[in-house]
Amino acid sequence: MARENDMTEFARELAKAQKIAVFCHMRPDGDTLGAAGATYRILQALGKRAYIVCADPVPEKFLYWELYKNVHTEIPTGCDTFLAVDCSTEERMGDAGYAFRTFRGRKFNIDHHISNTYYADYNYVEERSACCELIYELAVAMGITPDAVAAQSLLLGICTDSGSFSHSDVNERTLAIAAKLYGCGANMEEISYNLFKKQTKVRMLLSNLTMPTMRFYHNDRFSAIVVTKKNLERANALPSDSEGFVDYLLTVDTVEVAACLMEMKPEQYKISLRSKGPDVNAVASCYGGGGHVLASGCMIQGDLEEVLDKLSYTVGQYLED
Ligand SMILES: [Mn+2]
Repeated sequence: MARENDMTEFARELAKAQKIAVFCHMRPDGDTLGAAGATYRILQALGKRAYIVCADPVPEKFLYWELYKNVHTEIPTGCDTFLAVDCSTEERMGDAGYAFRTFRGRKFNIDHHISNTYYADYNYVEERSACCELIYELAVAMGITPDAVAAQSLLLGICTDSGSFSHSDVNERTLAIAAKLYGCGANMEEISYNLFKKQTKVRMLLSNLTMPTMRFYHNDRFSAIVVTKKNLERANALPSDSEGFVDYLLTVDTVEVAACLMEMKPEQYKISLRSKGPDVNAVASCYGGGGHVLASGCMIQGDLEEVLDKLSYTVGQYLED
């Protein structure tokens, strides 16, 4: 069983497959969908039968692209090969992880997370801005020039995982691959508008009602907004329509930590935390929640003023002097 393969070997072995299921990670993002969608096209171009599998449904915003309507929660029968894209562990595949682990055919894993556990028979892991960088190189190694659909799918993955080419892991090679994808027919405008700019009228109305609740604490280093049940009703919006509001607070130059308080029921708030540096995982942990250093969440009970007092006190503990 190979631990790590070079790309030529990985591509040569994958080319032996006839019927392949390509696995995305749970709660799919643009990179895992972009990588799976492009791989699906590439494998089809090679005359193979390919299927995209994801344990969770594809978020609405990605369904603008026909390609992602081919994502299934069911795993097809009779596959000789399973391929995981953008999954650092089998657990990342969610409910599909068990099927991957117990599969008796050949298993492949291509990923850009350094924490990858090399769980397949063939593994290709390299730190990149996005898994889609690696899928482009896989296509080249398999002798395929991505068509416009595959190229757009790869660019979509790179754009979403690299923050539109703004993260620190973007380098000359990332942009060289993006340039190649443009040559294959990809373009940023469609991705940028459909994923990052476009919003519904309902979301805009909810935003207009929510932003006046904005407050600042600790010399404007912590900011919070509240999405109330009343405002959700007024805007005829769902809690999910407030996605991204918290990130907007973080655009304030002095703000280091931002919070969005979602009123779940009277005296119960679901809190999303974002940070430019201070450890908000530690903040959320104080209330039984958690996540990542820069993005985390928790629930706090109590009346609004009480919840805000507690939260701002805790955040204060993690702001550096
Ligand atoms: Mn990724």
